[in-house]
Amino acid sequence: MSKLLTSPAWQALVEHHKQISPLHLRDLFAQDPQRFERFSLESGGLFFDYSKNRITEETMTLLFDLARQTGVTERIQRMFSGEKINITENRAVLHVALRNLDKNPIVVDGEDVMPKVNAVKEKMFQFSDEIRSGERTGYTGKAFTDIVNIGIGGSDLGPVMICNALKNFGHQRLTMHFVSTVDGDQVVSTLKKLNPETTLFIIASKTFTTQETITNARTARKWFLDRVGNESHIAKHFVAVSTNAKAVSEFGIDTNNMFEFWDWVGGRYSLWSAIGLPIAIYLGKHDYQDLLHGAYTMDEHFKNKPLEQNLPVIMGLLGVWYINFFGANTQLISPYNQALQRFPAYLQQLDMESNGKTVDLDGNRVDYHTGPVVWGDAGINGQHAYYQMLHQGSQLVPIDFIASVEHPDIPEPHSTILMANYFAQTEAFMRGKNEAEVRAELDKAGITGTAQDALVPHKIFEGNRPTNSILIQRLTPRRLGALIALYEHKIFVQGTIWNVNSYDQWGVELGKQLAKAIEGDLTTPGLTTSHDASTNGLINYYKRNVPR
Ligand code: G6Q
Repeated sequence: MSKLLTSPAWQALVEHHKQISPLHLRDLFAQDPQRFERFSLESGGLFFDYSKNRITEETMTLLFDLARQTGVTERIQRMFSGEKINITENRAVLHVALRNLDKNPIVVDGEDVMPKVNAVKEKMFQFSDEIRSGERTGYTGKAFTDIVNIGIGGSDLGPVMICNALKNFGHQRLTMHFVSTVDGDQVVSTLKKLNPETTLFIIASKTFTTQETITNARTARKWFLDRVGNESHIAKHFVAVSTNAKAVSEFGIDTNNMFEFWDWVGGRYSLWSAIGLPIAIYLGKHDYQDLLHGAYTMDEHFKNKPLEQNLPVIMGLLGVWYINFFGANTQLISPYNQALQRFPAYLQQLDMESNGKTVDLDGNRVDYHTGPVVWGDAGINGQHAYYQMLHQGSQLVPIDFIASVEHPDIPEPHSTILMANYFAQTEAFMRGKNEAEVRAELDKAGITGTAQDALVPHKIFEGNRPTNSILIQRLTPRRLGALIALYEHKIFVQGTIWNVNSYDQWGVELGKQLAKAIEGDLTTPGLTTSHDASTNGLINYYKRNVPR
């Protein structure tokens, strides 16, 4: 058995779980009028209520013991000080340096990285100011109207999520487009709408070797040249964001038009780096800095607060409680705010790519569950679809409910109805509906006797289903920055407890290698025989039937 499972804190939690699992949240609320005050806190403008979780004060004490015993506090310091905690890639993990607003030195390999971080930020701000003001123009002197970000995974999901969430803060003249998939549909349908004179392409790729991105970038360049006919205009319309200057210049983009970042920024943590260029262009310097400021506030909270008052620590521990002790294997993210519709997809990558690991930092296979399946969509739509399973299905699915208090520019009664649903759902998940309540309801509806008896079991809701509620005063760049950093650090806490490397992604690298090999098979005539029978069969079926 692993060190984690035999540790005193884990063993104590195993015992404690036996006492907690029969308890119902309804009763826990009835017994303790202070439960809401006891299990809620505020940080970075985010109000976090975790009282509707299957916990008591003793649970939290034992979970904090687990955090202490697994060295969460020490590891936080190690990350912030630039230590190479990404051991399989021998890299520091320093997305926090990109929002280090107090500008304290952060040293990697003997070099303070802050001067170069700030220099790239200044270059981004100057560039985005010029685009926004219309001072920097396309080749015919017209101001840019459309910005196309070509990137995938970490070079796409953060910027697209933020530009969607903060539409109210975006520049009126600018329309943002994001092209990620390689099926051609996305790039072709995006380009159809555009005028080359007023379109700026940002080619965003950490490695600048990702097949999807480079293929889309080539298609965009061809589209541009076919219409413009002069290579020299490329410089005004194509910029790159990358760590790989050589590949950028080989692609044909002048490295003066490249915005740099570094290997210590993981792809899924890179929206804070130059990968955030589309965000800076769309929001402008002030609001972009506010986004960084929000994340910085959460960083300071995470670094300095004791475990017991530390929001990402609490959130991480609650996740561990359900995954490892209640056997929950998914986590639903339910935003009650249309602007956050892309947030679950963003978190899906952040969490699943970080903690979707089965080998620990010492190279041993783990004997406990690690990262959950993260999923979700706009909560109110979910209510009319998959919430049925959440209320009455056989699996326990912990849910994060996220909403904002103010909804500027939305006429009533929309916000009130939205929020009524938000509160009603968390209450229903907690309380459920017991037999007496169901019978009373049926009596009232005039359904009695055997008809009532037959219906009762179907209308009972067990409840006791855990939820976190996050309330944001208003979805601003600053609050969104804090929200993203909250989840980043929650993932860090869980990765630390599970003793996995949350910062590598060999599964993603595998996909990149495999596709390259099979691309050759698809373009070689004749039967393919080098794979297993199924893969050969599928490839050959495709080759026989694809129109040539
Ligand atoms: C992120 C992942 C992955 C990556 C993409 C794009 O942590 O590694 O999503 O961001 O594969 O990679 P490039 O930015 O190198 O094109």
